[in-house]
Amino acid sequence: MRGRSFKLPPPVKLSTTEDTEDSEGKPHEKAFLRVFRVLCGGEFAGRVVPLKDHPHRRFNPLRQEWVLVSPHRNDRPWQGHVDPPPSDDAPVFDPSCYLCPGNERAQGVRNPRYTSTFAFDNDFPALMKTTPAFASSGSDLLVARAERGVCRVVCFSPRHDLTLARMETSALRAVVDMWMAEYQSLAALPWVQYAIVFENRGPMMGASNPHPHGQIWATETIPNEPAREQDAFARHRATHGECLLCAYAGLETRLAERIVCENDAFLAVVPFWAVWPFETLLFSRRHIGSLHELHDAERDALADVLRRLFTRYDNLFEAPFPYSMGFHQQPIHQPADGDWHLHAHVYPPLMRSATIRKWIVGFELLGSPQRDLTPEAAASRLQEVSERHYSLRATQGVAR
Ligand code: H2U
Ligand code: ZN
Repeated sequence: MRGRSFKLPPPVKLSTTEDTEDSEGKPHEKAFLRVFRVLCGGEFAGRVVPLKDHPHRRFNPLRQEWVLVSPHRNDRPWQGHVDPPPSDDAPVFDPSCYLCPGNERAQGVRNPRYTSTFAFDNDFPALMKTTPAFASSGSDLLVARAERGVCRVVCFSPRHDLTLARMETSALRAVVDMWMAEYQSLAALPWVQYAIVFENRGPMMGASNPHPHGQIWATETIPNEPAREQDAFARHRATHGECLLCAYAGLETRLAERIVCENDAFLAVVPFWAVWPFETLLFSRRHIGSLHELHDAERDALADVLRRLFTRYDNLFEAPFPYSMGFHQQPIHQPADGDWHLHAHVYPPLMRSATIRKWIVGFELLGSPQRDLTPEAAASRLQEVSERHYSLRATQGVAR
């Protein structure tokens, strides 16, 4: 193959049958997404080549970029950085924690003795409501503009020792309700264009505190990532006449290869174009743009799928799994029937164990993102583990 170049296969007519090939020897949908037919001449001509055996690129239609997949490289030796094992033994209440109920925060404000969820204005906000409008002038190369915003901290539980994976589904439902209420009050500010509900979990992802918490940042412009997705949704609708994620949900449901967990309202998959080894994409089955459009049963379903997904993550290496996760919702002042499809990205850094992480460096910083483990293999690892949290193993009969 050396020296010869691959051409991208032309669009393939999709079929819902599960046969590998039709009567003319053309790959059906199921086979196509696992393998591709080599179109160039030479030793592989006409053969069906499994994607898991050869380096290849996959296209991320949401970010409009390619990821390099190098499955043969998964077993390379590792003599590099090893992180300390994540701690799993936090106390229920920590008198020195800034987020525990009744404690004083770093700027002197005292938390209420909250019993469910609790949200407050970040004492060290990255953005402020009061920033005056200004813009640079004089050069197209030295461009700066003021940005106003609001930063909220959201505590998921009064219990210092819990994580989303270890909370009851009913307590997770309270978190969903808090996210929605917080989002609604930020969306009511006329100048706010976008708000991201997110969680940085674990010291490996830069979380400053082990207490279960997340953040919400609202901004007066649409940040880079959702702006890119907005463009992708609009382009896909214009060229295909359908929603990008509705179409993708249909494909993943039919193929049933990369689904990690699902319920009536949500689907969590390792996306075909995942960059992080165990990255997942969680999205609503219904075409809605925002959390506030979820019906009551769908809010319960979101709590259910989050608990199950994060439990699978924790069970993978039997340790609290670090990640950054957050929701991408349609920009705030857009009609509700637009192109946007509600989803969340979960980006966990772990690669081979609880102490060896993936680094985005070298070619990935300078060229394109790259992964070793195939998304299908990662999905299969996440499918194999239980939805009962490892910490409950000794406690028989605990109902969730
Ligand atoms: P992270 O763990 O993702 O850093 O979020 C914690 C946030 O909590 C962080 O942004 C804020 C930090 O500014 N914080 C307060 O607002 N008050 C405090 O007393 C401690 C931390
Ligand atoms: Zn705490």
